[in-house]
Amino acid sequence: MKCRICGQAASIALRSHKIAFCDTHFLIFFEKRVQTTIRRYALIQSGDRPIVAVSGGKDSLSLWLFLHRMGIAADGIYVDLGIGDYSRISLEKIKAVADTIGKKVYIFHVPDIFQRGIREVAKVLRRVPCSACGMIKRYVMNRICVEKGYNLLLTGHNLDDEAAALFGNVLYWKKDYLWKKDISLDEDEGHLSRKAKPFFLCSEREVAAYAIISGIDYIYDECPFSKGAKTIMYKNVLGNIEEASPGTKLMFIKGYLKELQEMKQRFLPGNLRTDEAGDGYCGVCGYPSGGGMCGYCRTLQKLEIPYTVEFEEYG
Ligand code: Q46
Ligand code: ZN
Ligand code: ZN
Repeated sequence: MKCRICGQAASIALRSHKIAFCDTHFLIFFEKRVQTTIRRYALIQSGDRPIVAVSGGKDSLSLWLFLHRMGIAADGIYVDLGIGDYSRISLEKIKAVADTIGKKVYIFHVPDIFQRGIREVAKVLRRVPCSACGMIKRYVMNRICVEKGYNLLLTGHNLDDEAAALFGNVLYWKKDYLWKKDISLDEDEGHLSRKAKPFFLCSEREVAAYAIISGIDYIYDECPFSKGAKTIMYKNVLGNIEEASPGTKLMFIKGYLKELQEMKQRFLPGNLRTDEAGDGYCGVCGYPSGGGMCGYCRTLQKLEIPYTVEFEEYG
């Protein structure tokens, strides 16, 4: 197998694109594709002040490095969930990348604010850890963006993440979510930053190759709470389909985005975001909530902790 560009021995074959590349030409191919996605969907616009949600994993650290290489200045945000070595090692990896690219990272420590890790916070709320984690991360990341003047939050979600989520929504006909997964979400000035996912059309394997060839030292372990998650099962099912029919995942997601644009034009004008957006604002913190007090403030109230949002700034 030879590199399509230089004819040297290829190090990666991309069956969905029917091409193979050596390391150097894979990096060029990958970066060009992401730049095209950014342009086509206007994910990053002139005057934007972006920030990256970093977890220490390959996706977010690759995105951070990619932006740096493209000359797009972006700081990082990390939410330390207080999950023992997993959180500690993740933060070490993030700090190492922040040092290398000379960027700042805002760190919100769940154990400092809630006096316990995410597992215990979730128990108090009678939720599963991922549900409590999602709620806190969305709140804190948005809050830091708005407070520190970043109008665009970028995340490292890749094609496999999006295809698995869409598959789950279709499988159970979650109509409320079905048309609300987008490559970018609008902003609500002063309350919600814009959000975008530049790796939306890049497979997990491509992002992993980008990270490895670029020499990024990322955490290989997944969050311990991700084990047994349905999304992993969906990823496996879609992986089998992809194996038998390369390119299916990309077609699934591209087709969805195309349909979504049409749906938005025909039936769903306005802002489609479902995360924190609601009809009203929290009476305690003033940030958007689905009604009444927001989840973050309710959690603090339940734990009898006075309202606070504090974070560390590194770099
Ligand atoms: S970090 Fe949070 Fe994930 Fe861990 S607790 Fe669940 S949601 S699995 S991407
Ligand atoms: Zn080559
Ligand atoms: Zn609130």
